[in-house]
Amino acid sequence: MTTLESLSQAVVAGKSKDAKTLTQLALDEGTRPGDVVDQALVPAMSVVGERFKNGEIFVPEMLISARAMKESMTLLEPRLVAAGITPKFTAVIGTVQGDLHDIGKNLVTILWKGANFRVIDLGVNVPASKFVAAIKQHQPQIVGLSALLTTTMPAMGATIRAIRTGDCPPVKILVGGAPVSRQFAEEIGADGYAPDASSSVDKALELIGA
Ligand code: B1M
Repeated sequence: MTTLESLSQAVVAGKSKDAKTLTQLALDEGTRPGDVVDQALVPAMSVVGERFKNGEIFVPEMLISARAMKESMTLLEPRLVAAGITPKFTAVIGTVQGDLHDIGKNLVTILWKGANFRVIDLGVNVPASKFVAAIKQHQPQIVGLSALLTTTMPAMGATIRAIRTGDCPPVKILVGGAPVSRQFAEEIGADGYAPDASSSVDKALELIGA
């Protein structure tokens, strides 16, 4: 079994310590941090999601897998950000109100930081008013909204309406998250949609004309 396969298994099993050790091993073997994410962590969380959907595991197990993934991310984040040059652009990001999922949003944050963005991360369960206040305070070029639940997708639309009608300075809005589609993004008046963290970088840069 390869190191990435072992790491994937450790995350699925919720073994945080092993996840950290195997992440370090993968990096020592010369694996690129982005490949560790794409080839071990994201597939692991898909397995977890499937098992949850099929009733094979429950929320506590899902949570310990998420924690193992976060342990791995603590080693990967500084390397993904690597370049560490003075940020050229500003972004505000958050998971919309009612939604506590933050792993995908955190990945987007890390990659945006790596692409020279100063990122103000508002966290999870963020009310529309908090986005509006942050936009006024930080004057970002772009705002990222994440949602992982079909039940919180409407909060995404409500947040966009609040931003558009809230006297905010002009700002591009990018949306993403597993249940979100390009069509939904258009329907709620977002400027763009990205299906994954990697493409969110290109899309953000395109939207702000960088
Ligand atoms: Co939840 N959960 N969860 N969960 N959870 C899902 C999303 C679910 C699909 C599982 C399932 O049924 N198969 C399901 C949603 C079903 C639906 O709405 N149709 C679900 C459910 C039902 C729930 C609860 C309601 C369970 C309950 O309590 N009964 C509850 C809701 C709590 C709440 O939010 N109010 C809940 C709770 C949790 C935990 C807290 C236990 C935990 C979250 C921990 C955390 O995030 N800190 C959790 C987890 C871990 C999951 C799964 C297993 C994994 C999510 C994840 O992190 N994936 C998930 C099943 C799944 O997705 N496979 C599931 C890895 C991550 C890298 O992917 O976040 O999709 P993702 O991000 C992707 C893209 O979507 C995109 O980029 C990333 C990849 O590159 N992306 C963006 C994301 N945001 C973006 C923003 C962008 C651009 C791209 O631009 C701004």
